[in-house]
Amino acid sequence: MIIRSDRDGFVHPQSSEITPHGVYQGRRELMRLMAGGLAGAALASWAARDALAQGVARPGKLAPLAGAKSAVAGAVTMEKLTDYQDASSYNNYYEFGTDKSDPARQAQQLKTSPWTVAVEGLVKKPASYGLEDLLKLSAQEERIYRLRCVEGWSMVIPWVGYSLAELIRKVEPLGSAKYVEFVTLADPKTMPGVGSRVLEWPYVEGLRLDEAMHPLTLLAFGMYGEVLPKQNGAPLRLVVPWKYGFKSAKSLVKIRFTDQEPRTAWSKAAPQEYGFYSNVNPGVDHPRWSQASERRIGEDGLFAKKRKTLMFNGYEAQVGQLYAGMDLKKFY
Ligand SMILES: Nc1nc2c(c(=O)[nH]1)N[C@H]1C(S)=C(S)[C@@H](COP(=O)(O)O)O[C@H]1N2
Ligand SMILES: [Mo]
Repeated sequence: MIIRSDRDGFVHPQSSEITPHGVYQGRRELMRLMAGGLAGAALASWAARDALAQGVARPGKLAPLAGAKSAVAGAVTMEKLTDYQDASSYNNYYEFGTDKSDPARQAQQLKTSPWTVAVEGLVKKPASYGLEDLLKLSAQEERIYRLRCVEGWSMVIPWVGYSLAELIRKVEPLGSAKYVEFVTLADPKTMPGVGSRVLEWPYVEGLRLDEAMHPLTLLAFGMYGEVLPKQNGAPLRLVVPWKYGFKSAKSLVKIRFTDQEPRTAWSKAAPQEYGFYSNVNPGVDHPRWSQASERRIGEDGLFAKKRKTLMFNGYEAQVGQLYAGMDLKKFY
C-alpha cells in the first residue's frame, strides 16, 4: 500500500511555523550569550545553535556530544524542534513509572557507567562492547527525526548517534539471521517500574534485519548536542523514526540476531493492539483510537490544530520499499 504523503517524502514547514518574533528573540539571546562568553556549550552542535536561533529548545547541563550534520536521506527536517524541556520531561519509560512525568524524576538513579552491550546470536563475531568502544565505533552524526508515539503525540528531536548498520556490519550476521532482538536493562534495584506487571521485563523490541540495516535506524547516544538524559534512554537507545515510538527501545544491554520474529514486550502485553511491525500508519487505527492525526508536543494551545499523521511518519520515500507487496493492515 503506497500513500503519497507529498512529492518527495520531505515535510516542508508551513509558513505559519516560522515565527519572526521567536527568531528575533533567539538571536538576541545568542548575542547575549556570546557577549558573556557563554556560548561554548550551548553551541555544541549545529542543531542546538539552530534551536537557539529559533528561540525554542534550551540545552540542558549534560556532557556535550556533538555530531556532524548527517548526509543520510531523510535524516534532517526543517521543522521546528521540540523544546528540550518538553522532550526531557514528557516521557515514556515504564521501568520508571507509567506517568509521563515519572521518568524525569525517577530515572536519575539509573547507573549508566560502566555499561556494556552484548551483541550475540547468529553472527560471525559476537562481542561484548563497552560504551566507550561503541561511542568510537563510527562518527557521530546529528539526525533530526520526528518521533510519533502510538498514543497520538509527536516530537521533533535532534539525536546524536550513527546508523545501527555500522555496528551490525562489524559483527557480520550469518545468512540465517533474519531478525534483530533488542533487550533493555531491567534492574529492580534502580527501576521501580519493573516490579509492576504492566509489561513483561526486560522490555524487548525487534526489527527485521533489513529494517535494522536501514540507514535511518539510529543507535543514539545523545540529543540536542549532549549525551542522552537518563529519562530519554541513556546511555544508548534505538530510534526508528518511521515506527511508533515504542520500537525505539531505551537503555539497550543486548542485541541478538535470530531466525525467528522476536516476541516484543508490547505485542506480548496486547497482541491485538501492538503488532511486530508497528509502522506509523494513518490508515490502520489502533483498536481503541484513530491514528489519523497527532498532536505535536509544544503546540498544545487551545487553538492548536492537530496534524495529519503521515504514512511511515513521513519517511515513506526512504522506507516504503521495505514493505512492497505486504498487506500493512495484516502486518500492523
Ligand atoms: N526500555 C524502554 N524503552 C522505551 C519505553 C519503555 O517503556 N522502556 N517506552 C517507549 C515508548 S512507548 C516511547 S513513545 C518512547 C519515548 O521516548 P522519549 O521518552 O525519549 O520521547 O520510548 C520507547 N522506549
Ligand atoms: Mo509510545
